[in-house]
Amino acid sequence: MAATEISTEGAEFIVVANRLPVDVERAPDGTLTWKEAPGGLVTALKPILSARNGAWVGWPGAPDVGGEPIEGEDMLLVPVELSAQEVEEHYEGFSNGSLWPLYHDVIVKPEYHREWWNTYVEVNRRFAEETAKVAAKGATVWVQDYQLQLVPKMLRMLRPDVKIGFFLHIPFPPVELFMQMPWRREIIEGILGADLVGFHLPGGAQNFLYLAKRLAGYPTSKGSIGVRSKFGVVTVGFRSVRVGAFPISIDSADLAATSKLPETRKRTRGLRKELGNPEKIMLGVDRLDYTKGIDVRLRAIGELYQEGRLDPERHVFVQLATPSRERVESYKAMRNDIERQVGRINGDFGRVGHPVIHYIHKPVPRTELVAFFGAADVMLVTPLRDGMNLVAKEYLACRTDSTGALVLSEFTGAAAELRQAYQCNPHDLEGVKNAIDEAVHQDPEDGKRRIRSMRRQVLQYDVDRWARSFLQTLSGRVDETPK
Ligand code: ADQ
Repeated sequence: MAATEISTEGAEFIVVANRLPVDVERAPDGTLTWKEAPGGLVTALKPILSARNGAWVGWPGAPDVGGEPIEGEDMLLVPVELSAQEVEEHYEGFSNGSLWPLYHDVIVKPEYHREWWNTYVEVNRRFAEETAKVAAKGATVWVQDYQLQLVPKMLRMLRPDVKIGFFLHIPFPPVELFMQMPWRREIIEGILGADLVGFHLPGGAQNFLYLAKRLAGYPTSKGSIGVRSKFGVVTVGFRSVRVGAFPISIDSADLAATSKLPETRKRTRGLRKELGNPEKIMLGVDRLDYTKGIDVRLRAIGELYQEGRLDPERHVFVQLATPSRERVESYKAMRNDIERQVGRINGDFGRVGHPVIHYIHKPVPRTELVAFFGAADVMLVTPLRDGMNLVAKEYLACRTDSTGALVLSEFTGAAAELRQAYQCNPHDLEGVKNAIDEAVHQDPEDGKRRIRSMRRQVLQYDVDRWARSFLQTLSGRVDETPK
């Protein structure tokens, strides 16, 4: 790759992510409409993007849509054009058929195909090239997630003047698993193009440090990595790459404010009524993904009804499941399995007009979701593996009266911060059943103490703090960002 000519103008702060924070829709006559797609990341970064002449580089969400950058309200939107085949091989194939299962404990067997890898390299190169074109001299570039692990190195070759951060939103696996990857060294070298590499947990950062030495042969620092502190260092030639843990969070104050609105409260009461005003409502909210352990909680709930520890007349469960990656084979099989389980449990324990499980397979609007969090006496978060899990934190932010209970898998990143949850090992069915049973029948005062302490954590460490701690560390303004 030849070095790109450095533009003197251009964006000073650039986010590079698989998706742009907008959805594009193509009408039958070919015209395109752009709709804002709000998310935690864009909310947290908007102020920085608008203050620093920012740009966001990403795929617009529909094949064969590209063209010139679009001037948005707070930032420049830079579309990366991908063909349908590239989406299939880069996103559905290598990202979600190889990397996603490998990084999530091989719950599903990863597939490795050379065509998928070649397209992954090609698409990463295009992201790097588009970024190189719009970056001002000395700009700061923040590359996001597993779909773009090669971008840091490619971008550094094109634009050695820019500062590059990389953050992985999913777990980084232990060496025994990562070694399966046929292109393992290329991936490690790709990430090491960054100046700062961030993970949710010190464990992921430590795994990465070890692999940088073992696979790429670079000297690495010794000693354990802390949370937002005690960074590891990989020496790559004359450069030092810092490696750290920055647990992501949510816009907690905004969610808390929404949950206090009179119309939200009214909707919460409405939901309880529609569910038959049961004594206890249990709730699950997930993308329909095999990592989320939706099957685990259904099995546990089925057995608790069977054993009489839950009562079909008094206890209901609502599962909100957003459709996800529906073209990937393993997702189709999982959906069938979950829907069979829902049908069986309702068949066994429901009656006409009174199912015990309410299953909704569509995304729920944000305000409705907040009303659901308000209605849920017990929140069930039982992933087999999850980088962080924002749902657990969102639930806590919405419990403004300190009631409720959180059942939380030990295999989520959130479990490291939310110690007062009813934690469980999702592979131990009896353990999951006991945690649900305890949460449903908790002493209200003990429950309040737990929720209060976890809410404090979530309100204090919000997504803004996450972004600031990463970017301050990247800028080198502080050696040890405040805890
Ligand atoms: P995800 O795997 O998508 O994120 P998660 O962190 O739980 O998982 O975030 C999901 C988001 O989607 C939440 O904001 C949630 O409210 C929303 N959502 C889920 N189901 C919904 C529904 N039915 N209707 C409406 N909204 C719904 C990846 C990693 C995580 C990591 C995040 C951020 O897998 O481990 O926490 O990135 O880094």
